[in-house]
Amino acid sequence: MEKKYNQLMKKCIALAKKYEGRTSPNPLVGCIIFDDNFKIISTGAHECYGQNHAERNAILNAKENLKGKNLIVNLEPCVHFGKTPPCADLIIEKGIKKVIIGIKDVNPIVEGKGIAKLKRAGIEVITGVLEEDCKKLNKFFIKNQTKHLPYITIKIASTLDGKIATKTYSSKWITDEASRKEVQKLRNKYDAILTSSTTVIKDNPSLTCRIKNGKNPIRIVLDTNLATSPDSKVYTDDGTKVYLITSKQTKKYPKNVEIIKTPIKNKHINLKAAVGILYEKGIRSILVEAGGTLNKSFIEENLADELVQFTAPKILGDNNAISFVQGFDRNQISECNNLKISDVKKLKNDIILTAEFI
Ligand code: AOF
Ligand code: ZN
Repeated sequence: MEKKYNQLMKKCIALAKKYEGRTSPNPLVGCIIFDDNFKIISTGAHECYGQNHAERNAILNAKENLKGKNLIVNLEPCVHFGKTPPCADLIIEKGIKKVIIGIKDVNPIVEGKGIAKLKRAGIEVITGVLEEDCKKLNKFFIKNQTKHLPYITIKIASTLDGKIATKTYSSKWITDEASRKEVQKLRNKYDAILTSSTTVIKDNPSLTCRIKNGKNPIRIVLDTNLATSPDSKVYTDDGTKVYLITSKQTKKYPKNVEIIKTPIKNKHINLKAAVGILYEKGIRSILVEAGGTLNKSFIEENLADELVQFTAPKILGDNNAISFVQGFDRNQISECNNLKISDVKKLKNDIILTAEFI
C-alpha cells in the first residue's frame, strides 16, 4: 500500500511541477483521485495563481461519481474562502472516503484545520507520504509562509576549481550550451533574477528567459551608486519590470524600471533591508546571478537558501582569477559555511550540483 501511495504522490509532484513559476505566491499542488484498485479516475493541478486549487480541478475533471473514492494530494486541502471556496468542503460534499496527504499546510489560515475538518466528516486521512519530496517541491512557499522572506538561490557557472572568470573578467563560456539552456529553465521557475551593477557593466546580460512558453522573470539590479547605464540590456531588452535598488534618487532610467531607494550598510546596499522590501513588493523567490562579491554578501548575511553550481570540467588556476565567493578572510576550516547536497546531475559535459545552506 505504502509503495502505491508513494508512486501516486510522485505523480502528484510531477503534475504540480508542470506549473513551476506560474503559481507564486501560492504553492505547487497536484492531486489524483483513484479507486480501491488504484485505477486513476482523474487528475488536477494548481495551474496558475488565482485559479482553481488542484483538488477542485481533479474533482471537476472526473467523469464519474466520486462517492467512496480516494484522493491524494501533496498539500493539506484548504478550509478558507479565498479566491475559491474551501477544497475540504468540496471533498466532503463529493463523498470521498480517504484522503492521502504529503505535508500539512504551513499557511496559518489552513495549518491543520483541513485535516481536522476531513476527519470530523468521517474521512480517513493519511499524512506524511513522501514528506521530504513534498517539502522540497514547495520550498519557496514554506520559506515565505514561515519566514516572510523570499527564497534565495545563488546560481554559479564555474570551473572545477570554483572560478567564474579570469582576472580580466573573461567568462564566456565556462559551461557548455546544455548547461546554459538549463539556466534558462531555472530562470523560468523564479519570480525574479537579481544581479549586481558590476555584472551589468562587465557582461551586459539581458537576464531574460528564452525558452518556449517561458516567462520573463522580474529583474533586480543592485546598484548602490547608479553606475549602470540606462541603455544596459537588462533595462531595455523587453518591457518586463526591473527593480533598481540604489541609495540615490534618479529619473534617468526607462519607464519599466522602478527605483527602490534603500539604506546603506558599510558603503553598500543593506542587503537584508533590500530583501525585505522586495518581499513586500511581492517577490517570493530570487535567483542571484552575480559575481563573487555579491555572492559572498548573501552568504555572509545568511540570506541564501540554496546554491546551484554548474561546474565545467575545466581548471583555470589562480593568478587572481575570480572565485564564486570572494572576500572572506578565514583561517580555519571550522569557519566554513556548511551546506547539504540535495541533488547532483550530470548534463552533457558539466555537472549541476544543488546544495542547501544549513
Ligand atoms: C493554491 N493551490 O492547489 C492549494 C492551495 O489565494 P487562494 O485563495 O487561492 O488560497 C491560497 C492558499 O490555499 C495557499 O496559500 C495554501 O495555503 C492553500 N492551498 N493553494 O493556490 C492549491 N491546495
Ligand atoms: Zn484549496
